[in-house]
Amino acid sequence: MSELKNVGFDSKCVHAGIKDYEFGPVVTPIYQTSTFKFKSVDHGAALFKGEEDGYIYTRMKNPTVEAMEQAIAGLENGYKGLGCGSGMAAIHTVFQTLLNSGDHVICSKAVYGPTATLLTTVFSRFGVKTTFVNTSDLEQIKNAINENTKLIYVETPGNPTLEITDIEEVAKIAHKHNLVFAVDNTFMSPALQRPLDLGADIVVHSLTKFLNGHADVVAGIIVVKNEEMYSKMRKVLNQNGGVIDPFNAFLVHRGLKTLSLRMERHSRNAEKIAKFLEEHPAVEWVVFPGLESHPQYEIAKKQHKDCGGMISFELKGGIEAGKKVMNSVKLCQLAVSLGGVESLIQHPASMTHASMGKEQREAAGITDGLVRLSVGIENVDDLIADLKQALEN
Ligand code: LCS
Repeated sequence: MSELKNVGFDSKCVHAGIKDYEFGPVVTPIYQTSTFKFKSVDHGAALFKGEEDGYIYTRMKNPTVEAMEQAIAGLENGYKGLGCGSGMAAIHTVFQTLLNSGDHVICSKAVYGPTATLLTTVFSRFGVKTTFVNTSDLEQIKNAINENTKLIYVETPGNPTLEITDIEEVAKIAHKHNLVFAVDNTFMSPALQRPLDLGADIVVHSLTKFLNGHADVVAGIIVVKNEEMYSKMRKVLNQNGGVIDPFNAFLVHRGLKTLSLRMERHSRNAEKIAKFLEEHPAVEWVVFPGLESHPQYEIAKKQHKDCGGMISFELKGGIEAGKKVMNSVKLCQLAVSLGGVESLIQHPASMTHASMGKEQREAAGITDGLVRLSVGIENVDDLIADLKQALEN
């Protein structure tokens, strides 16, 4: 990676993580093997003791996985990455590593539904308490800190309200109180936001989304800043077994090459669509980080390189009108997930955030009428025409 230090982000996307391999391939081969041969018993023992570097068993380390981990760690300006079997596996590993019984977490109210549910239904059973706050309001974070608080966990922009948290300011609060600060950077990707540069300690991603970008992989990653945190996380991931497999790591690494280009196109398309929706008479409200009407527009301008591809909106006719639009789109696909080259539309209250329950959803600002659109890289006029016919049919 050292030779990539002085190149631009676009060049890093193309070259990051690629090493010299046998036969000179220009991309990392798929090392589709569960295990690796030792030269001798002493060699195997030395690898297990950590006295020699090398590969033992794919749950522990695999060259294809390692290449992808190094690439994303490089893009996030982190120390090392840990590839996981899903975004949820990554988030789970972060919580498992950092939290003990009796500990307290402060978490954004607007997070992917299962992240909140993991804290309220699984970690709660092991004595971990969580306070969900609106993390875009720094006072709410400060007021929630108690003597057992260990972690501040922020998703920004939050799923699906697109609420934006000031990472630099939360990092100051966290470090003043000796707390670990983790950010879910799934909605922006390192092309548009780099939380570690802004003071966060840990970044997690659902690689399923923009980083892979092609809706054909479920995977996640944790990126950390130093060896101490890395070895703690690696031990836990090795025990819980939630690792990514080599083929998916290869696909993610391939997706990264076009990350910069894709994020640019997602942002331009979404900007035009958000403006179209904002001006459409059937639309009650639109939330999009690139619109001046976004409540945290100034923070977005400060910490995002561009506005991203996610839009949330509600129609004047509420959920019934929203359902009609979601059932009528032709080019946009009615499906959960996000961040792929194809535009996807979905209904958080009955889909991605159903597990949260109505009360917690409402507290997080996720109304029943909210429709979420992940804008793809199609021709923007085609997307607008599709939304127009769905809104007006
Ligand atoms: N973090 C965020 C911000 C997410 O949006 C998701 C998934 C995850 C973590 C979990 O990642 P996974 O385990 O699925 O790789 N979000 C989804 C969504 O909004 N629709 O379907 C999945």
